[in-house]
Amino acid sequence: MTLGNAAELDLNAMWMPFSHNRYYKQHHAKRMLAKAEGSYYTTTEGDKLYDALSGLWCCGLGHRHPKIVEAVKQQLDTMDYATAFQMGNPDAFRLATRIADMAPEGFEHVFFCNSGSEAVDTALKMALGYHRLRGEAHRTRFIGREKGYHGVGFGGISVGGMVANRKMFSAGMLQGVDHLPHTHNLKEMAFSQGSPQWGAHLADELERIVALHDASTIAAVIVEPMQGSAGVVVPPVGYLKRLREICSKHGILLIFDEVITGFGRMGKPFAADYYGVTPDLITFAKGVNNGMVPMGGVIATKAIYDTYMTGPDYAVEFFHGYTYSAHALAVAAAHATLDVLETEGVYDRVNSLSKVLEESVHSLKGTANIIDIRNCQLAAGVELASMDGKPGLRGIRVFEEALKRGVLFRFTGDIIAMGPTFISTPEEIGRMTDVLRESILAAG
Ligand code: PXG
Repeated sequence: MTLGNAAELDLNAMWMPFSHNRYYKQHHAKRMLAKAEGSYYTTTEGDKLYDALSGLWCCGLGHRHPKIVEAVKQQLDTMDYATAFQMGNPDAFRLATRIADMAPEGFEHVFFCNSGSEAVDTALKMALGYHRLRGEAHRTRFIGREKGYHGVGFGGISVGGMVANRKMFSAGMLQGVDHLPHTHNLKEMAFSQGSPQWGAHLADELERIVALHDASTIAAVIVEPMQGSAGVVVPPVGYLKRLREICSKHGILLIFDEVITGFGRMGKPFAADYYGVTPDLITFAKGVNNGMVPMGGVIATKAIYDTYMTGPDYAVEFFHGYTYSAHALAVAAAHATLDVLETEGVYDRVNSLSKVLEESVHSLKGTANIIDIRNCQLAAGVELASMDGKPGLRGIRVFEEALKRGVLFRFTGDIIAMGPTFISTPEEIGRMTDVLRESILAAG
């Protein structure tokens, strides 16, 4: 894509993902991205846009980080593609070791795939097989959570709790899935800074669900430690710990979907570290290689892996995998990303920037139409009152006003989400907040 020729483009053929295709194709001014560097995109019109969501939460270290670009270029000169089925690539094994070493105590194995959706389906399968291999094949149910987002595979939408993502496809849903209540409650927690004090008791609903179905039928509970796609819904103090306790008590696996929270955004390698709660499986994607090449994966405990390592040693243990599992380019990008995370003081930077973000976004309190402001480390959400009878319209208007002012926000309904790059400056965070205020006022 070269700058300046978007006007001649035929937009018809591309069916855009999770988009208002017809509206976009009529109103794409400033919405055609041609270049990216650091915390900024450049549109085809030549305007710079501050990237307030690090891509889609994936480019925390900034776009085209030179060390990651270099690693991918070098890999291209060495080996393009190599199957990971019954063959190996040394860098993939090294990467698994590095990720397992970063993960909390007890996590020793990494399975690679190419997206968050695949990671979720992989983790759900791992959980089912684990119980079956242990002679508990009756544990088949999954428990997700309302407002949860776990990608778009049939497994992911089944345990997910986004109504719009589910209703059209209800015929294809997994059987026997139940959902915890979400923890988003404006009356009790609006304008909380960090984790809300109210709401840990909502984890006790898991006891009720377990009692209803009987623990012996339940394979796993899956939650995002912080719900990103729902518009940054932050876990109440003590909530995740309580979920962990209930799962352990009933022999249920706990899966943390860390597709957004893993690899830096929490100021720790994982949300599990940040909250001090250890699940049994961790799904990841996005930040693992800074969004440079598609990659996802699941980190499993030794106990789960060892359960699979039975039968004759020449037999396949887990009938699952993807053509592009551990793709050489993705692996190279991930090594370089981990190098940067380990050596450039990223976690400290995220921790200090998180305080700047917290103070900055909460200064918006009192601005017309804002009904909640939430933040969780380097993520924040601003919830707006819906326009009468037109939910979502205010969100779009704010988004468009902000584009005019040089900031690319993510809107989900009437919630504006922010996940700044880890390399942003305090001034950029301040400017982002100023633009949000101006845009909300201009949107009316
Ligand atoms: N799990 C979680 C927790 C996610 O956030 C996925 C799984 C699916 O990942 P893939 O790679 O299959 O898209 C995600 C994706 C947003 C937004 O606006 C969030 C995601 C994707 C697109 C937009 O918050 N998360």
